[in-house]
Amino acid sequence: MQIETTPGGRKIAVQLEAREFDWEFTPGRSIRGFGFAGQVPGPLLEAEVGDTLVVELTNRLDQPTTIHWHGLRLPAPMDGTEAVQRAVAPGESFEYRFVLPDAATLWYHSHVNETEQVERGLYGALVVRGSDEPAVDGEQVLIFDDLKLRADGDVALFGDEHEHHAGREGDVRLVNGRQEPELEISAGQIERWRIVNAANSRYVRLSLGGRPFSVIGTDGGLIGEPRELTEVLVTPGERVDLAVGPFEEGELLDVTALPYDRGKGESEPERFATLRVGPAAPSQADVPRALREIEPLVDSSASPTRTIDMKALMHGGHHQRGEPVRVGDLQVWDLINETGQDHPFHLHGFFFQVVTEDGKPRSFSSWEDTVNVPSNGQVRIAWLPDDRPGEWMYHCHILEHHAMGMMAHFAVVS
Ligand SMILES: [Cu+2]
Repeated sequence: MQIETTPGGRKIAVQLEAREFDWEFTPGRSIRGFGFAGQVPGPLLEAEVGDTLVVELTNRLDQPTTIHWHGLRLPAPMDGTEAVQRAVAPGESFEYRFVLPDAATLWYHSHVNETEQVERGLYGALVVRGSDEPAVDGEQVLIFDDLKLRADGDVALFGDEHEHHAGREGDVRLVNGRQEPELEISAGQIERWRIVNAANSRYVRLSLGGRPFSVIGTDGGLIGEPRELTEVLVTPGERVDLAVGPFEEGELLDVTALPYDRGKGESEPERFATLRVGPAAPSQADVPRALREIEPLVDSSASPTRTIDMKALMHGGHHQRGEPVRVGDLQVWDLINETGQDHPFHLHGFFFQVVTEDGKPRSFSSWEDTVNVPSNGQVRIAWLPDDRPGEWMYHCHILEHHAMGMMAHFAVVS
């Protein structure tokens, strides 16, 4: 990562080579991984609001690839889908260049043959900081994932098995590309944990040994006020930022996914990591009660401008198109899920607000790019297309569902 100060502001230049490598996810066990810069996760990209990010992707894989910048409000041609660029062929390069408008925990991942490329590790985090972040004693970026392995030890690929309708979940649970690592925190300190769920299909109902933590951010950055919880659901594609601690020296806590039924039966509680609390250190943390002002786009009685039937989306195949959206026209979309499974709905390029869930107003204000639509549930979202015309899309972020065609393209027109 190279930082250059120019008259127009800071420029962050990064070379990202997508290539195969030997991914040792736990000592003595490895698979053929695909990694940006030959590592999983790919390099952590860090920037400030207003910086220009310039990434040169070089494809050293034997299959085409792209990078989708998940959650970024960037120009349509930079979105990294095959609707806006030709996939980068083996041996070729492509330059992504855009300004970073929002402070948030974001991520980047392949958007071609995702069920294999993301599974094999083509993802990384992008942290963009604002000028007024809560004071914390430390920060950890934690990318959750899982691996489904065959008996011979390689990745069980989508299509090897009949899991189309459920999505693939594996028995190897990873944080930052390592199987069930040990995390550390100093006693008495409060850290900001930026959590990304990069798994193909696994829902993470996150618990830190049952202890309370504060959710301070979601997909689109800080939320209105901290929410003190003992668990939070993080679906594939989503991010949450937590204020974690303080704990006592010597404590050992399990970082687990609690049981959740997303339509394939209730899962078992599963450990992703452990947290060891080390010797005490002084704390300067100060997480204010008001984090950010978020004006509601609409109130809960607003009429929908569009209805998206997730069942039709699921069975519609690869060439679905939504009606165009005009710049400046407020969008109120009802996402209706009459299937037997939950689906994480992801909108490219724009943040939305969740207005209601099953008709009930949401109790906190936030900006999101991915929202869970529960089985037999409905979610109303609102968003404002700012002046970035072009081809955009929405899809289910269970990558196997996306691969089956649970997606639609639409144009933003000026
Ligand atoms: Cu789905």
